[in-house]
Amino acid sequence: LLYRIREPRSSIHFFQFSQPRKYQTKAPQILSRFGEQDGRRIDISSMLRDDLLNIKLDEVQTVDRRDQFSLFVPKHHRAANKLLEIFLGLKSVDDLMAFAAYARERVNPALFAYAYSAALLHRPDTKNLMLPPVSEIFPHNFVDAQTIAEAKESADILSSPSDRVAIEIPQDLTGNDRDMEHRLAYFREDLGINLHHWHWHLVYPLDGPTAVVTKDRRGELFYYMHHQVLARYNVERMCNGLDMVKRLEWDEAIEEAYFPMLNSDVSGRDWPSRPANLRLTDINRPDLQLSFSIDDLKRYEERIYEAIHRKVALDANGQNIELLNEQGIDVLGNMVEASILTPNADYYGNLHNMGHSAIAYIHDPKFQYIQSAAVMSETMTAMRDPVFYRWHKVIDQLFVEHKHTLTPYTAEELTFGGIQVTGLEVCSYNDQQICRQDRNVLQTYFMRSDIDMSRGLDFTPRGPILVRVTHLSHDEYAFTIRVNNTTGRRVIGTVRIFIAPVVNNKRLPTTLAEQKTLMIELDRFAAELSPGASTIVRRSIDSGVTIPFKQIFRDLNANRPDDDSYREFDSFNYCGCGWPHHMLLPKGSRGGFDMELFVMISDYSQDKVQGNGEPALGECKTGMIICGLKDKFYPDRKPMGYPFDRAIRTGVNTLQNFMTPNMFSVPVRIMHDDQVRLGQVLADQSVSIKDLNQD
Ligand code: CUO
Repeated sequence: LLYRIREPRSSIHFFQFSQPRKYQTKAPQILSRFGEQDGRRIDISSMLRDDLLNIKLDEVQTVDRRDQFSLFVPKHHRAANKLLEIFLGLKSVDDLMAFAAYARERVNPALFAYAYSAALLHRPDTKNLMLPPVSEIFPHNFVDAQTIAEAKESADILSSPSDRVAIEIPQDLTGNDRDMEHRLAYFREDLGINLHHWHWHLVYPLDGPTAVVTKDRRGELFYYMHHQVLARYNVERMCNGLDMVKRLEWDEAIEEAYFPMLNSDVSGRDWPSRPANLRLTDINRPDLQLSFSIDDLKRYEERIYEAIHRKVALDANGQNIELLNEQGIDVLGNMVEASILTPNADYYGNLHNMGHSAIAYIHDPKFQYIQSAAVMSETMTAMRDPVFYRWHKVIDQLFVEHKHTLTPYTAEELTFGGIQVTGLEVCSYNDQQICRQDRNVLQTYFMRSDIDMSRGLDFTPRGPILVRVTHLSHDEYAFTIRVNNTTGRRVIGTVRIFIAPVVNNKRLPTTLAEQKTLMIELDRFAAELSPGASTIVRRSIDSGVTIPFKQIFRDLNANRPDDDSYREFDSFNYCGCGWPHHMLLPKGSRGGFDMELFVMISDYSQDKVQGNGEPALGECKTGMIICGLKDKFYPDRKPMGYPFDRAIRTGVNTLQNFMTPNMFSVPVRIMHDDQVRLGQVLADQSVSIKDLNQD
């Protein structure tokens, strides 16, 4: 139901029941096409009982089929929530399938995809199904209109899929080097990054039945996931010789423009562009029942700062909520976003979501030109626009301000008695899986990989329709951490690995206060520490931040049979949420970009979360640092970002001074190779750690 989302997909009986009138004459033709090719037919009409047909879709249909759906617009998320509630309330999978097939052709496709995907993720009887990457549902939101036109053309002419070649997307698609911001296009427009963002917001919806929205530390995770995005983006900017992101100022023109060059799957029109130097202005869109002023947003921001400084928020009944504790960040996350868990929607408003809307409608704030929303309105496209990061800086500053009201960790609190880290080294593997001679040097490069759009292109011939994208990637690596355990017994530690630049954007040595905001968390995992000296080896491919490469791209080396089976990606491993593995490391630079690699081992007996049980077979654990664990508690009791989440204790200005014996750091250099490599599947199983152990 998520594929070819505009094409009717139903049995002939179903059409008699449900086909919207305008398709009726076309139905037999479409049916014969599907009739020949679909292996299995489901007679939905017999499943669609009267009680299902009597379910009202009126509220869901307040969003027109051609409207640009936006989760950040209350009218839209209420409508999506209604459909989600209906899907969640259906008694069986058969009912869900029948009703979803019925609803699919009657509601907005993007709204449908969101509500149906969220329902599949959250229903007990479907939650183990794997969702396809949203780039395969809505390829137009990821691939430019020209490339899609070419790919469709080639599919029309070359009806045998094996004759088709991948259409390559040029790297300088949405700009050129006259625009400095274009240097970061490879990050902002990365397929995996945008997929991650969509999936994250699907796992953590801001509205919906309480059981779906209420997840362990979801407000805190809203802060931390986006905080990490900002750290990564800032470091990436430094690698490219740019200053760090400035916050978006309410009354200043926005210098950075964005021209997405995408066609929207839903509205059928181009995604609107945002020329340089537009200013935020009051929004009054009767089509969306959306009306607010920029002064409203300023007021919400001030009130949230007031709560942070008073260390107490007010709930809807005027009662105090303490913020000066480890739960404060969670309350703030829900307040700032705002999700329906906000303690006081009237007073603290809906800052983050309305900010997205203020930017998304900046080109037509009064609905004078009947323009739909720009990319900032949609979680699967928002991260393409440079203004996304400027807006999220406004949001992140609130959280950082709050974190700085908490007492800094003392050296004693950070220590793990009897545990010393005595060494840290990273070894990068070359093509032959051999550890490079020059230790502590990491290697990145650009690579070309294919994605298949055929599942998302309506009314096109069958078989793969491949598009070739260029994306950052890196040689895989492994850390070796040497530990001395003088406790005399076996203990378990939580290993926390971060990387941060050594110099700031003015090429001056960073203070720890600066470095702290740029700490990228690379991994976090539990490890056994036997008494005496021991060594922990950890591979990059096991990182708890990322999801594997093969979940996003096609294997270019694989055989390509002509049938659909080629396109069955590795669904058993597909978890969806998680930073794309190919973007794990910052790009570095040709001459080498110097960073500091940091490891801390904390006491797992203090960090362990009770009540998560043993991991279930096939459980998604990928990306858990920024996505949490499905239906479980966040797998670490420490505040997210620990030990760099709070201000640094007084008297400490450098990472060296910050360190207690259970920490260690080494300088590392990230080299970037300009030559683009042709796609291969990253060696995610084949990295051998034997040579490291011998070492
Ligand atoms: Cu993820 Cu602003 O929250 O987009």
